[in-house]
Formats: sequence, structure tokens, C-alpha cells
Amino acid sequence: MASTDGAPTGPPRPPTDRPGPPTDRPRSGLAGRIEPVRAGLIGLLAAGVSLGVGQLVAAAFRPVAAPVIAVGNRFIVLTPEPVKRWAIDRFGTGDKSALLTGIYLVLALAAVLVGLAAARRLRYGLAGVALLGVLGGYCALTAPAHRAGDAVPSVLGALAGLGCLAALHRAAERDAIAGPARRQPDGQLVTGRRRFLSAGLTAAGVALVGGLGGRLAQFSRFDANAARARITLPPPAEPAPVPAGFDLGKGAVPFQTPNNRFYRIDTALSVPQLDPGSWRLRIHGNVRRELQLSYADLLARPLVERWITLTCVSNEVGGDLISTALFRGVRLADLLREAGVAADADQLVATSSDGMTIGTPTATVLDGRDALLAVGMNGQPLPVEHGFPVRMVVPGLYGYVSACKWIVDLEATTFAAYQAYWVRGGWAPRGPVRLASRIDRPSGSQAVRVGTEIPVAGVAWHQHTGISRVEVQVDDEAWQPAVLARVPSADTWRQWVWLWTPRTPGRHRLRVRAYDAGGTAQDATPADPFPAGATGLHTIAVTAR
Ligand SMILES: Nc1nc2c(c(=O)[nH]1)N[C@H]1C(S)=C(S)[C@@H](COP(=O)(O)O)O[C@H]1N2
Ligand SMILES: [Mo]
Repeated sequence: MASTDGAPTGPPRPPTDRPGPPTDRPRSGLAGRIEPVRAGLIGLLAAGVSLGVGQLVAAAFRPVAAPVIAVGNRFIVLTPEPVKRWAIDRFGTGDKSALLTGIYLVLALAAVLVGLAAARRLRYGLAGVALLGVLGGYCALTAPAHRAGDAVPSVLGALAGLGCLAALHRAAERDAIAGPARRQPDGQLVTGRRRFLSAGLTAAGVALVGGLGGRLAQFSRFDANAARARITLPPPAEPAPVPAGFDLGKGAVPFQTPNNRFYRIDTALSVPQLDPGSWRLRIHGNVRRELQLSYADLLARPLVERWITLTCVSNEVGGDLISTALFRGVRLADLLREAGVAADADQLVATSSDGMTIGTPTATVLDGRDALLAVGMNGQPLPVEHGFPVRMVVPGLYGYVSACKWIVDLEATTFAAYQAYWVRGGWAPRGPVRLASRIDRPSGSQAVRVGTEIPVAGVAWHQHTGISRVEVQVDDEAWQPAVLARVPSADTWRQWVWLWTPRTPGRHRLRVRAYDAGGTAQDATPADPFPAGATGLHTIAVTAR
């Protein structure tokens, strides 16, 4: 006879009345039912164990093959361009943590559902865990630069998850039969639900140890930051001009962007850790003589140092996906001439260690500009997030068609023969930077005083062409010429400032437009960054009091 809460009133039935492996039978009556909260918890714990084990295995031999990283990378590849653009716009450089958080939330939801399904029939839950494992393995095996064994962390993780789910399910079921802890009329204490508690704690422990162990193992694997710290770059044979007069000090963003403030855009969820000691760059394809270069080979060549402003094609009008640094490196054109690139090879495809492909017009690299294989940035070895040990930089081209980080391969081919990563997503195959300008100050929220002069300041850029004139307009008044800062070359942005004395209180509209060295005015037609870079004038509203 059963009490209303489903617990048998007699002494607890020994668990031995359910021999064999965890049962799959539909629960009849209330006897073995697992409450929803507990069922959900079982799912979460099983997922935790899966991830912990998967992460530990991955950390030991292939960090990019960790299940969540693999799913995240796959997600990035599959995400339609508009969504990607929205994410970059909305989360900026935090887009990766946003993505990982999203994956963890969806996974937690899936885990709860798996737990609930398992409570109905264990088989359903097991199928759910297996499915998630297959998903992880599939993502790992379809990553751009995957290796054959990359599904192993997901598979082992899923196996651990299956075992965990079955064990917890069984423990919970037995507890449900045993009923809650209670005192019998004769005063004897009957303890219930202890199996689940101990099994659950064990599972949580495994998940935690796996996760932490994964972290620790990551610390012990190759650490690019440590290798970078040991490097001293040779001084440049051709130094860049010292920055004198590049900053007007009137509120525009500083001419030189410090490394830790330099914008970052890439698809790398786990930043590639390359060993400069074993790094090689292969220059091949349609060339007369294939080249293989080591890091030491590069450093042994004459290094040039150049101020270069790098811009992301996803930069919106007024956006901040643009920065300037002093890059040090080898002139790529020299290497291409040594290799003897064929005249009809109109595209150079750079490939990174993580499988990113970036296609650059060969003619642009060979036209005399300082296209670099960069090893240094602002006097230091290239930061790991910016492509250590070596990346490409080509003044005048957006990053997606020129600035391959963690480069390991450069192939001379044609645009007809090969579509690089972003081009497959619909972005323009050739990506010259567009003439643009931005107002940095006053910021929209800054109050300005009627009758008091304030600087309106910002930057303008048209890399490798240069800026000749910048104008500012207040409301519908006449355009006013701004004062321009000095620049080291046409390859950087140029600061400008115009002094404004508001005459009337209320809201004013400020707009900026630039002219390039050829006298061409900035395109005022508003256009999205996709597919070839934004156009339109940066406009802000300021309130004068
Ligand atoms: N390996 C690799 N290189 C890459 C990318 C990437 O995703 N992976 N993104 C490109 C894009 S779109 C830009 S705008 C620049 C950004 O370089 P930064 O992160 O150093 O600013 O890198 C380019 N090089
Ligand atoms: Mo970009």
C-alpha cells in the first residue's frame, strides 16, 4: 500500500528488487517516478560531466577540438552574414564571449530537456546525450583546419555523459522508491535519497575536475605568450618617422593605438598558440621557385618599420573598428619576386594556422606600397591575438582581404580559381578601403556652451591615397575647413580639428566630410558595410546651453 506522496509505508524495499542495468521500462504508477527538478538536474550534471571530460581530453592534445569551441567555430561558419554583422555591431570585440555564453545557455536548456526525457524513458535521454556528442564531433570534423582525431574529445565526453546519465537516473529511481528520509513510529530514522545525493556530488566533482583539469592542462601546453616574451626583435633597417605633429591633442583618438587598445576582429574562439621555433611559411602555387621561410629567416632579412592604419570592412560610419600601429616586418613584394610569382596569378591566398583564408590582389602587393609580413607591432613582437608570430598587413586594403593573422601558407593563384572565406560569405573579392571620416569629439552626450569655443575633432582616412581636406558642417550652414595634423605617409588616418562657437541654444547637427589626395569628396550616400565597406557622412547631435 502506498501513501499519498507515493512513498511506500513499509520498510524501504531493498534496491535488489531491480536487478540488472538501469531500466528502460515506462514508469507505471508513482513508484519510481523522478521529479522534474531532479530530472533536470540529472540532465545538467550529465552535460557537465560530458563537457568536463571533453574539455580535459581536448586540452591534453587539441584545444580547438574541445566540444564547445568546435560547436562555436561551426556556428561562426554557418551564421549568415547579416547575423554576423549584427553580432559584431552589437557585441563588438566581445562577440566571442557572447557566442560562448549563448552556447552554454542553449546547452543547459538541452541538458534539462535530456534530463526530463530520461525521466520518461532512460533511452530517450541517452539518445539525447549521444546526439549532442555527435553534434560536437561533427562540428570538430568540419572545422576549416581540422584533423582526423578531432572528434575524440566529443565522443569520449559523450560516453562519459551517457554513463553519468544512466548512473544518476538509476540512483534517483532507487531513491524515489526508498522515499524521503523520515522517522518511523518506533523512532527509527529511515534515510532516503542518499544515493542520488552521493551520485550527484560525484558527477559534479567529475565535471569540476574535468573543467579545471582542462584549464590546467591548457596552461601546461605550448604558451605563445611565454615564447613571445623571450623574443627581442632586431631593430628596423629602415625606421619609420618619429610621431611629431601627428597628434593635435584636441580630443581625436590618439594617432598611435596601443597594442592592448587595437581593435580585434577574427573568428578564432581559442587564439592560435604558434611556436615561432617551428613556424614555417610556405610560398607556393603559381611561382617559379617555392619558398619555405622560418621565423629566424624572416628576422635575418632587412626589416622595415611603417605606420599603418588597419580598418575592418564591417566598420560602420562612426565606428571604431580601425586602429593605427607601427608595424615592423619584411616587404612581401621582395619575397614574391624571389619566388617568381606568375604574371597571371592575380590572387594571393593566405591561410592561417586555424584555417582562415584571405585573398589579396597580387598587383596591390607588388605596386610599391609597404605590404608587410609583419613580426612586430609598436616596437614589440606581434601580440598573440594580433597574429603572433607573423601576419600580413597591406596598407589600403580592408583586413578581410589582406591582414591574415597566424599566417602559415601563401599561395599564388587566381580570383577565378579560388574564393576565400569572407568572399564565400558574399563580401567583395577585392576590398580597397573607402574614403571616410569620423567625429570623435564632442561626444553626443557632452554639453556645450553657447558663445564658448570648443574643438570639434576626429580622424579621416583613405589609406595609401591620403587625405587632403576635411570639412565640418553645423546644421545647414556652410561647410568649414578643418585643420589637419601631419601624417607620416598616406597609409594612416589623419587627425583634424575645427573650432566651433555655438551661437544658439538647442540641438545642433554636426557632420564631417573628407577629401582624398586626389580631391575626391567622400561618398555621402548612406550604405551598409556589406559587401564592400560603409559609406555616408558621420553625423552627431549636440545640445548647446
Ligand atoms: N587568421 C585570421 N586572420 C584574420 C582574421 C581572422 O578571422 N582570422 N580576420 C581579418 C579581419 S576581418 C580583420 S579586420 C583583421 C583584424 O586584425 P586585428 O584583429 O589585428 O585588428 O584581421 C584579419 N585577419
Ligand atoms: Mo574585418
